[in-house]
Order: sequence, then structure tokens, then C-alpha cells
Amino acid sequence: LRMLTTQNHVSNNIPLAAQGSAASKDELRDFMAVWPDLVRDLTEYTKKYETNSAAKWYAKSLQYNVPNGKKNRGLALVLAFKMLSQGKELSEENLKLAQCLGWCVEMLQSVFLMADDIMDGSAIRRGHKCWYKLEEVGLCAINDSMMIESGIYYLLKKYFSGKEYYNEILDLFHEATFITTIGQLQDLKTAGGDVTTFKMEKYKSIVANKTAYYSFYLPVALAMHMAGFKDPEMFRQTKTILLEVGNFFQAQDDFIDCFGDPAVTGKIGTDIQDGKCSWLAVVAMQRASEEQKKIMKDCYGQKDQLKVECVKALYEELQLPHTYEIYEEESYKIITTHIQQVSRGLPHDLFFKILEKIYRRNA
Ligand code: DMA
Ligand code: MG
Ligand code: MG
Ligand code: MG
Repeated sequence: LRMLTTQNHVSNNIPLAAQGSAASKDELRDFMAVWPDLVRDLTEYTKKYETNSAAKWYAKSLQYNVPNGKKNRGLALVLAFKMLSQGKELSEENLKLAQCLGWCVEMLQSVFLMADDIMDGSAIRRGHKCWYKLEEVGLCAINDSMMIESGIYYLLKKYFSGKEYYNEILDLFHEATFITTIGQLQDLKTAGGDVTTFKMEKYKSIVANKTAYYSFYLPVALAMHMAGFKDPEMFRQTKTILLEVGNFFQAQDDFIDCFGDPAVTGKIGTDIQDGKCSWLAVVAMQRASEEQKKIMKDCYGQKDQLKVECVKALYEELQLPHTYEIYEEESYKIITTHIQQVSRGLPHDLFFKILEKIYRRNA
């Protein structure tokens, strides 16, 4: 059966992706149903220290920033828990806990996005103004993001402090947070530098830290702890595969930043203006003539809309949309092969489902 399934992934890779199979409508609905309880937990907690006004503000900030995304990370955690746990672990109660933990990952994602939008100077997120762009918010968004981060640890304590895996999941949240901030630092410090020095190796290092670790490894590793996994070799293999998936995901994000439709992505690209070491900039530098490199040097990393258009035109001239299409196909195949090589009883289907969820995405 496994042979057949994996074969299917290599030869017939379109329909599965279209199914968006990492979570069904029901799973999304069940996941959403848990959120209001967590908001209540957090606002009740706030009221212990302050008047209603802080709790009200916190509720508003949570509601605006946490539940309106695709929820891929939280749903991946629930999916992973279902697939990894057997028999007694897969109780109603544990499922609810996995959903809570999934929301904690979504909260961490919001924390990073709230800060990321300030640092990147973005205007739109998930089809609405970025939180910091709201008139009544501004730089209060920094404090709001810290409040959401703290909320994660309140919820972890409330729901998991009695569990034997409590320390493991706490460590994972702390580690993922630190690694992501390292990645964001790399991203910010590289941005605006000499674009002709942007290389794929540098890109991969930034992306493994800023995106892959918290977006892909964290949710699955948390689910593994919940399901009682202990073997470090299993975590190592999981990390290797999922960092690769995360690299693929960020290359997509970078392509979408320039060539995506804001009506679909819910955000407006800033990578060219910000002079980011993006997948497009790196590949452009691999292929550019000396003359084209000079155009990039002159136009990349500036607000001037004419210069931004100039960079986009150069990307087109270098046929990067076509290169990207090939890259996406090839990466999908390579990751598929690597998934098939994973041993030690990890379910290949879990990795396939996570990969299929993002393959050929446009948002
Ligand atoms: C994503 O980088 C990384 C984090 C930690 C949010 P990005 O700035 O490319 O993300 P986006 O395109 O969503 O602003
Ligand atoms: Mg950004
Ligand atoms: Mg960023
Ligand atoms: Mg981006």
C-alpha cells in the first residue's frame, strides 16, 4: 500500500495538491471552535491584574491577529498528532489539547508577523491593514505582540503543566522563538546590502532560521512529544525533512511577494523595496549579465516605484517566472524522494500531506 501511495506522489502530483488534504473542512471547524475558549482564558487572566480595559484591548488584538490566517501550522500540528498517536493517546481530551497547542503555534506565528510587518514596512496582512497600521494601534503593536507571546506560556501552563512532556514543549517554543529571531536578524541585516553578493547558501541559512524551523518543524515536533515519541533520531530525521519543506515554502513566499495577486495573498509585496535577499534576487544574480547586475545595483532596495518596476521587468527578462515553475516541480520531486528515504517508523504520509498542502500554492 505504501508503495502505491508513494508512487502516486511522484507520477500524479496535481490532484492531491488541489485537495488541500492537510485538513478537511470539519477539522478546520473543530479547530476554530476551540479558539473562543482560549480568548476567554486569556482575558480572564488579564482581569486578575487590570480593569476590563486591558482585557478588552487584549481580546481585540488576539482576535485581529491570530485566527484570520490559513492556520496551516496549527492544523498541521493537529494532523500530526492524529497520525502519530495510537489507541489511548487519541482520546477526545488529547485531541482538544492538540488543538490548544495548535493555537499556541498560531499565536507564535502572529507574534512574528506583527513584528515582521513593522520591520518590513508592510501595509496589508491577510486582506486587512497590518495591526500596527491601525490608527489606534501604532507602535503599541510591539507591546501587543509581547502580550500574545506571554499568553502562549499562560496557556501552556494551564493546559500542559501536569503532562510529562511539558518541559519538552516549553523548550521547543523557546528554541523556535530564539531561532526565528536569529533568522529575522539575518534577514534584516542582509537586506539593503550589495545585491550582487546575495547567494543561495546565504539564502538557505536565513530561511531555515526565520521560517522553516517554527513553521514546519515546531508543529510536528510538538505533536511528536504529545504522542510520546522520545527517540532523538526520529526528531533529527523529521527536522531534516521539514527544514527542506520550509525552504521550499519561503521560496514560494518570495515568488508570491513579487508575482502574486494581492487579492489572493492578502498582502502587498515589499521585498524589492526592502532590498531583501529573496529567492528571486538570488536567482537573478545567478543569471544576470554584468549589465543586468548594474540595473539591479541601481534599482534594487529602493522605494521609488519606477525602480521597483524596473526590477520586476528584469525578473521577467531573466524568465524567473518560468525558472520558478521548474524549481517548484523539481523541489517537489526531490523532497518526495527524501520523504521516501525517511526510516524509523515515521509515517511518510504525514510529510506528504504537509508538502501537498503547499505545493503549487498561490497564497
Ligand atoms: C517571513 O518572512 C518570516 C517571518 C518570521 C514572519 P517574510 O517577511 O517574507 O513574511 P511575509 O511575506 O509574510 O511578510
Ligand atoms: Mg514580511
Ligand atoms: Mg520579513
Ligand atoms: Mg515574504
